[in-house]
Amino acid sequence: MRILLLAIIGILQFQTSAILLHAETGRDAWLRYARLKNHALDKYAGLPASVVVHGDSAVLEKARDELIHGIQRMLGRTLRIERAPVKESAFILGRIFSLNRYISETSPPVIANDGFRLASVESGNTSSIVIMSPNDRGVLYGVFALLRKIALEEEIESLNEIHEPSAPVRWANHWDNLDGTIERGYAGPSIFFENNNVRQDLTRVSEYGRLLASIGIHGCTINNVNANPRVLQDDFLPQLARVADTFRPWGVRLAVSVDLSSPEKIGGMGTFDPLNPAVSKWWETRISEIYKRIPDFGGFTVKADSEGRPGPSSYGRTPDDAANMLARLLKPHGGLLFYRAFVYDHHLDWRNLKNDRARAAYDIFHPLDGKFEDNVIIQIKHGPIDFQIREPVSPLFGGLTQTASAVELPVMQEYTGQQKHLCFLMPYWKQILDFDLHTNGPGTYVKDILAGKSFGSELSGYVAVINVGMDDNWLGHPMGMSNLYGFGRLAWNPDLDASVIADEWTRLTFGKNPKVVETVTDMLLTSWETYERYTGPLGAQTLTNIVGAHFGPGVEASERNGWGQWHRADEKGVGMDRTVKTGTGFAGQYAPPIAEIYELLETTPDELLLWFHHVPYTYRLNSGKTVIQHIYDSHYEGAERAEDYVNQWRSLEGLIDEPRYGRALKRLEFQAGHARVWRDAVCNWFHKMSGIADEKGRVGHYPDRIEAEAMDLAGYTAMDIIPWENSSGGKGIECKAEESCTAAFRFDGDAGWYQMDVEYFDQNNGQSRFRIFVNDQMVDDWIADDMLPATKPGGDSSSRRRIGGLALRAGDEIRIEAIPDGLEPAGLDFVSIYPER
Ligand code: GCV
Repeated sequence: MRILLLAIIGILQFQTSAILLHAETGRDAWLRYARLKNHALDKYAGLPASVVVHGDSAVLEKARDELIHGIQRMLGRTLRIERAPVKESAFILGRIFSLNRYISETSPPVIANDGFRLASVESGNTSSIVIMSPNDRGVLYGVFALLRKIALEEEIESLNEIHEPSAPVRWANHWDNLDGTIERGYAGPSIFFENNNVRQDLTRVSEYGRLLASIGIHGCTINNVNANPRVLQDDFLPQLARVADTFRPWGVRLAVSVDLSSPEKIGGMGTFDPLNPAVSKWWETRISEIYKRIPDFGGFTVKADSEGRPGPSSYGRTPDDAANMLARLLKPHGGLLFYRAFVYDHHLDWRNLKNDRARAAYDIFHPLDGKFEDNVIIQIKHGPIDFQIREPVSPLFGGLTQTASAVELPVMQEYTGQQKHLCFLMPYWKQILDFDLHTNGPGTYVKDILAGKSFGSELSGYVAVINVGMDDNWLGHPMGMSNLYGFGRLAWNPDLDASVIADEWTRLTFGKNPKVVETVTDMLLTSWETYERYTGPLGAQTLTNIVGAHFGPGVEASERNGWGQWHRADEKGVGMDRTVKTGTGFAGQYAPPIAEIYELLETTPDELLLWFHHVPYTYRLNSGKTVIQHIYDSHYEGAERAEDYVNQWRSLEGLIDEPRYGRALKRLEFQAGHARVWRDAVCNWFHKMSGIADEKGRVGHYPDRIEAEAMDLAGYTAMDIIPWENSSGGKGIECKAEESCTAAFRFDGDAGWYQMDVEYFDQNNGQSRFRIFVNDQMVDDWIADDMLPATKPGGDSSSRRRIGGLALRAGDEIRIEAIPDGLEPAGLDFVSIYPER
């Protein structure tokens, strides 16, 4: 009987958890509004039953509906909509001037635009919650904030809080092309465009606007900075207007990137010289046509004289000439002009040791400080090169004291794993924002510059490059959206701790189970340093293939070309000398207290050593390790940590709904395998270059491995992998000639339980099939169908298949049968077999 009872309880528990863990796609992101558990329901039992909105606008309507939706989902109650004030408790929403009467204060506090106040108001036996703001958008933000509190089960009994954004500009940038592709997009096609037009169905745009609003982002540039001039053509403007109409109820202003040569390319003019009056006239007409259709149009983003894009330099003009011409035309309409400081020469002579791309932004824009119109915002990538895994803060933030500036941050993980690897960037961004540039003496923090506090700018702020796509979960990796959430939260309040953001995001996204929260936040918070450990040591930047996909390893790809992402590693040493005394002088772009720190080897922090100095491999770091041993150790540590993530995630099985659990597991397993590819490529390259052995004897020694080219091959042929370090032994095998091929070998270890890793090349131009046999028994079977950025075997496509629980005996034949597909030759690198741990 007892057993029967236990069985019934077991079934019930299983059913309950199955109900609670209903399948989720991730589309709701952090706005899932999951139903609260009973004890929390009690906590909010006394909340008002109705909602009253003072005022009438699409944004206020969204605010009201969001409140109803959120409360409905979390508490199972449907608020009653009241059109006029009621004599009972209510949620009261509106602008300050119409709600002040609810709060009898002689001098109510002044609240900044977009800011809001949440206040509990007692009157007689009613207890209402007032959400007020100077503008409608602020009311919407207040609603999202209140709902977040409830979702996080915070106390809201006696509220009296004012929240204001740190900076006036909090903007999103997309690199979407009009044909629907996304430059550096890793999660499906554009939500905005297809076939050179705006999509007919803008459902996802509306959902995205809601997500942006929920984290306080109020502007969005929707097309690639490598802009297609078509965006300004007559037949395109009504299409843009549809996007603007979709965003508007969420308080998001539409903006577009423009090609400065548009007057020539689509205007039929013989010039695009910004100082030519006819050119300015052309822009004036375009701008007024836009504002006729989109009265709240946000403005333009401009990439010019950068990576082959046309710019004012074609006419001997400077960025201020171009920016001001456009800004003056936008100003009467309230439009902004974001001019990107990402201007540099990508044909630099690498042989000249004084050349330095990192200097470019400061060298070009600092002398122009004070010459820009007041609606120009100079948009500055956080580091002087390009979203690398570790860079110092761009000195230009301190070089523009009379010009508005915005930091550009990469939600899109271009150089940090492309949403195939977990890399939560908040700890990094916090370091950037908390950095003291000393421009005005101690206390000139980047976050204060961006808030307008340091230099008094009224239009500074934050821009994120975001590459959401049509994938259900927006960014591909189920944990990728933590970077978007974090961006919004930091732009609103840069004083928030990364751990608070990780904690909030996890609880909103995956629920409040303490084990889930503890595990996921630990993974998030360590992931940036983990990624750094296996990809780019000591400020040498992400050692990726910078002339390819920016994904897998490519240690030498940065060298001997004009792109200027040099680390200058050779037989003797590594690092860029950027000192004033002997190097490029970049260190001197900082205010003296900072410049002095970076100028000297001894005071430069280890993590930026190779950014600022060229040192021998035997140089001892502050940590006591030599540079070369640090390179080896950190890569092994990073790869091990990536392996831990798989185990950590596995411990959450059953606590997270299956689709999201399974999808994340797949990504984490890929990451662990790819981290090993990175580890070996970087370590072997430096090993060969330096000729210095790993003290721990790991580099170059892989006793568990059987190289594919050493197996008995039928149909398969050996191939060289380029660069050599991106595969084990510099070689792999490919199945070119036959319909199917086999590679086999005999196991010669002791009898026991083993785990086997098959390292294969998963290109995106075919879907090969692999089957693994032990003697005649098939033990695994899979299709290589991942979408990695690779059409060739190598570091971008190298993937690991792990097969556990294999009972092996000496003499067993292990055979891999492969069927190539399309242009993918079912490439194999090696197999490693080791006792199951
Ligand atoms: C949109 C890097 C990227 C480019 C990008 C550029 C930029 O170089 O690789 O894809 O172009 O930055 O920020 O403009």
